[in-house]
Amino acid sequence: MITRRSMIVGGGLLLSGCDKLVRQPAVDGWVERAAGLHLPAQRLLVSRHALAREFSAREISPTFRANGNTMPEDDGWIAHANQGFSRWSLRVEGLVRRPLDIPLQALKTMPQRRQITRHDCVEGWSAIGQWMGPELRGILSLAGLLPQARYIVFHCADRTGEDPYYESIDLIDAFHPQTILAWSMNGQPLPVEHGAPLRLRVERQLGYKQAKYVTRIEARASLAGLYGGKGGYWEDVAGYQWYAGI
Ligand SMILES: Nc1nc2c(c(=O)[nH]1)N[C@H]1C(S)=C(S)[C@@H](COP(=O)(O)O)O[C@H]1N2
Ligand SMILES: [Mo]
Repeated sequence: MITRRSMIVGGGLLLSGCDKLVRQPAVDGWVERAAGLHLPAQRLLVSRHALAREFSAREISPTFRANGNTMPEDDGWIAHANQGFSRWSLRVEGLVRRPLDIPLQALKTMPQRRQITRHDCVEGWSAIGQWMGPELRGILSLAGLLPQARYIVFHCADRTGEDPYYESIDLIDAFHPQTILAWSMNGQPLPVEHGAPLRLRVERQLGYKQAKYVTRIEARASLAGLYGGKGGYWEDVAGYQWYAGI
């Protein structure tokens, strides 16, 4: 159980920790529900606003392994790759006021965040790399989330057999300042094997959440009814945890 005093203290931490976040109507509802949680769960949620560790340029790994799919076979993606992605755009749709097609060039000229972070794969390897791109929260603000939106889904160009790769995160991670759509890795345009032209970096989570070859972002109220319903390719096919916090 939780006393009234500790509820107020916990709520105060949440509000001061992320006032940008709580201005979103969908998150207001979340904050209200969070106030009904018992204290350990609430502490856990508060800690999710912390930043992932960032490293110095000297610590960037000389080689960064490419993992999973390293070359989509999708005709549309291949056609764009052959044009150097010069006519490629990101689709933003679902529970948004203004569905958008944002050209790659426009994504590169929005305010950028650059971060040097460690990527941890469940298969037991890690690598430090520098990522740059616009913050996801800026893109979501442009599109305007509707109040029912609870999850952001990242649809990718690659598939394994019949199953397309996709991933999803909640609004806490979507509005986290280190959650970016990276078009640049180690100072160069994102290489094909690492997800060209655009990938997700959601730095508080494991490697499989870092969706490569992102073509479309969808805001949804629920993950039910989408592919296997577990919110991601590996979650559906292998039972990996949906929240892969590190
Ligand atoms: N679209 C897509 N994204 C993906 C994958 C994939 O196969 N397809 N593999 C995931 C896994 S398990 C890891 S560890 C990282 C690997 O990213 P990297 O190739 O840049 O090292 O991408 C993740 N994102
Ligand atoms: Mo991975």
